Amino acid sequence: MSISRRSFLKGVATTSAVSLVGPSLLMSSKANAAETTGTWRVSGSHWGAFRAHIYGGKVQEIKALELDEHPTEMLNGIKGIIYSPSRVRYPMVRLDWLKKHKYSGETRGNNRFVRVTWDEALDLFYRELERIQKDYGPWALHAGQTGWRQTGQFHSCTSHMQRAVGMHGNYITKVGDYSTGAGQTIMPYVLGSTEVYAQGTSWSEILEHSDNVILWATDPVKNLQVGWNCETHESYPYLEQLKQKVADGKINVISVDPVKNKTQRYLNNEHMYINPQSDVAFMLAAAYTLYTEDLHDKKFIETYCLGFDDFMQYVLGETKDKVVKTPEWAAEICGVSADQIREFARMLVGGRTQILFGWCIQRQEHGEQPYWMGAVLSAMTGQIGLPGGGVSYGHHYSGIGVPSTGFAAPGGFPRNVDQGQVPKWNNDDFNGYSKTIPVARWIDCLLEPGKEIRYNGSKVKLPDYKMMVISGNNPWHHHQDRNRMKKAFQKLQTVVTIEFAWTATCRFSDIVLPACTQWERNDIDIYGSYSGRGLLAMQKLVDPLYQSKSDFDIFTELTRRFGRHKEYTRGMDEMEWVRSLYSDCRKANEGKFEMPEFDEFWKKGVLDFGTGKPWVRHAAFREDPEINALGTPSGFIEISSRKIDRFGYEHCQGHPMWFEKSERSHGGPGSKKHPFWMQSCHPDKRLHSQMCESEEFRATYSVQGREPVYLNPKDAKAKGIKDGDLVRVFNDRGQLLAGAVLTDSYPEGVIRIEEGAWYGPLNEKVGAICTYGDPNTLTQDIPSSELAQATSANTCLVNFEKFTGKVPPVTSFGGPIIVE
Ligand SMILES: Nc1nc2c(c(=O)[nH]1)N[C@H]1C(S)=C(S)[C@@H](COP(=O)(O)OP(=O)(O)OC[C@H]3O[C@@H](n4cnc5c(=O)[nH]c(N)nc54)[C@H](O)[C@@H]3O)O[C@H]1N2
Ligand SMILES: Nc1nc2c(c(=O)[nH]1)N[C@H]1C(S)=C(S)[C@@H](COP(=O)(O)OP(=O)(O)OC[C@H]3O[C@@H](n4cnc5c(=O)[nH]c(N)nc54)[C@H](O)[C@@H]3O)O[C@H]1N2
Ligand SMILES: [Mo]
Repeated sequence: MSISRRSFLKGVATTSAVSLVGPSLLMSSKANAAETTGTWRVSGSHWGAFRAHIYGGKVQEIKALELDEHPTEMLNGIKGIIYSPSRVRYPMVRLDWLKKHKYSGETRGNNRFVRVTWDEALDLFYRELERIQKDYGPWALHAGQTGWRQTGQFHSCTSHMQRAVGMHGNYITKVGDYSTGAGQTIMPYVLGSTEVYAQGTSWSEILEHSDNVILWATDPVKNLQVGWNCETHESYPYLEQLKQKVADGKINVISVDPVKNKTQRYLNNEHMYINPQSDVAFMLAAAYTLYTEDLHDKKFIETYCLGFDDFMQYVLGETKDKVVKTPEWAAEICGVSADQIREFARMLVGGRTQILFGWCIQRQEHGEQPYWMGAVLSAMTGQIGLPGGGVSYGHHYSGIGVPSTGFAAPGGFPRNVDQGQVPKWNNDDFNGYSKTIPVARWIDCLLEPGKEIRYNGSKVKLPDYKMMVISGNNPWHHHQDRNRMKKAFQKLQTVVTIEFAWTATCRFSDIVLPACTQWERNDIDIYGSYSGRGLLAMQKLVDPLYQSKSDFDIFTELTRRFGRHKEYTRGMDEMEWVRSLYSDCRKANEGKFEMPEFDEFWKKGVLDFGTGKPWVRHAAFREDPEINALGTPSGFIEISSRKIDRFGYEHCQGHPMWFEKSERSHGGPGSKKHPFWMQSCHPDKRLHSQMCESEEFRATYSVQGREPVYLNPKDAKAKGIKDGDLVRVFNDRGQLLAGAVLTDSYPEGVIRIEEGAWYGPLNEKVGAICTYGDPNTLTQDIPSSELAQATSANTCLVNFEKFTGKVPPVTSFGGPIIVE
């Protein structure tokens, strides 16, 4: 049921008028004078497209591409990624793993490594793959973790790793992702698709038709700085218009959020403060109000929905917990007064209301519930499928809401072995274990191998894997609860990581292979993940630094060791692949989009296909629910789901419900001991852990060299903490050091440390303090529920104090301790 982002994006196309603008964007005359003045080349990134000035074999300057009218300041961090002191320079092997001829799990993480040659490193890698397949079987190898690999359709690195390793033998894969694990699992039951990765109602329709826009746990101004493919930032002109409409009193924009986030500060719109993790209670009370005041759209519910009565019985306290979900009941939980809740409910139906959800709210325990309940609330307004009405779950992501041109995106390097090919170890026997695991449960496998867990209507038996191969993701950033991970990793026999940055994942690996960055190779990329704005050339800026190689070259050499390199490469080199992806794309767009010969495209640097036609999500369903039935079991909006009900889960039942959290601030469980809710939102000045290694750029936001912790001034004062002080943040799971930033944007009882801060343990021991401020030192590693088994990073309470001890140096950056 889950659709991968890639396969989805290929299908994104809606058709529209053709336009090829493509002004001559690449300098020509200047290029000849390369020797004296250098050259300018075009490339791209998650942060956008740019021109880079190369002189003396070095990238000197990065300038946003002219097409990008709203570039992010993160472009300033790119040079610092290429020339970071944390680059992986040489193939490295962990000292104890190599020397002691056993796996030495107890010293894993001490960061002591030995430099080896490429041949030695690849021989060891191959030896370990052989050993695992021979001694155990495919269930003992996990090569399924994925993440935010750098952009470029050909070099997408995880595909290279998985294809090469897959040519050798089978391995464990994952389902779902950290971003939207709970949302993408629940929504197909409710609205018939993941919703989170679906194209949404165009911003222009919202600007024209909405009376109310509810920004529910969403921060588009911050989060649209990056995209899954090369980002165009085409959403920003719409946000500018929205700001104007707020100023003119033409659209009522309300942010429902515990904090005044970047978007709210930018739009200067109304803030509806809500206690963290309490939204479902709030929404249930709003539903209660609509129903008891007879304000809900009965005709819509009758025509388009299923299971309203069962749900209302719960709201009215007739079933399940027998609690009447009045605004007074909810007010106790969510910190919003009963009158405000009633007013909010009346406002929803007082005009055209577009609800826009972010994703953080489903990255918490029972994260399925707010999304389901959001759809129910919107259904009660009767506005789903109307322009400027209804509910969306992605307008903060990769340009969703910018109309699609309909351009058919280029393919990429294949992740799987080709049809008809079999792996060297052609063994598909997983020894009774599951071959695929819910993505966030991979540490559970190490700690509780063989355990059977429930997942989305099926059972999963956690495999007892012994080896991991990691590429294009940073699990020692992305997963929760570092000290639990430390214990688990001691059990692993072998970890191989292919990286360009010496992340904590490298530190906890045995073999580390130096990849180059995307700016040290040639590629093509989609310009605008959802808008399909154009096609971008990624022209190599400089040769691979130190001994790094492209992932393609690395895995060509690995597959050569078992005679599969010709199958792996299909006999093509880098530029042949790039040309072939271009030429297939050109064919697919024939008659629709004019694309020149490859050489002309490459010289130009970018093709611009203009803008698509506005579009309204769920409009077709609204127009004819029989012909355009939703993908739910019934074809209707499922306010109650028989299917989920029959799974018999405790924490995801037949309709949306309020469940108390294991940890909740503002008087909830655990708040006496650890009174503060820590939100680990996505960083304003990074992409996850990427760019944390960029020294000069990091210095623009770090505090005493540490990651900022954002605090309410009153909370800080009560603990004698001033702006700029070092703070120790802790709970029973761990402790970290961070630098205090005091701001009224955060309410009392709420602190923020952005995810992606590089883990820098003082030493490899369980419990060691993180010297830089990785919030996942403190988060809980628990599933959202039996349905999605998704991450619950934002169900996390902490305490903090002024740090007064001897200040340890930051250990996160600068690579391994090299032992001769
Ligand atoms: N507490 C908390 N934790 C979270 C989240 C949260 O909100 N709170 N958010 C979660 C979410 S939504 C996500 S998506 C994940 C993100 O988790 P990840 O996707 O794992 O995070 P990144 O930092 O983007 O890691 C990508 C890594 O790949 C490497 N890399 C990039 N390109 C290449 C390449 O071409 N070749 C090779 N060999 N390596 C490359 C980068 O150097 C980087 O270390 O984090 C999750 N974790
Ligand atoms: N700059 C930048 N942009 C990014 C990324 C990045 O790393 N950097 N990562 C990208 C990726 S992979 C993803 S998954 C998305 C993530 O997108 P999201 O998960 O939507 O982003 P967050 O910033 O973590 O959270 C958005 C808002 O949710 C609010 N919030 C958190 N918990 C609650 C709650 O219980 N109730 C309510 N009402 N509000 C709550 C937070 O205060 C915050 O304002 O961002 C993408 N965009
Ligand atoms: Mo994500």
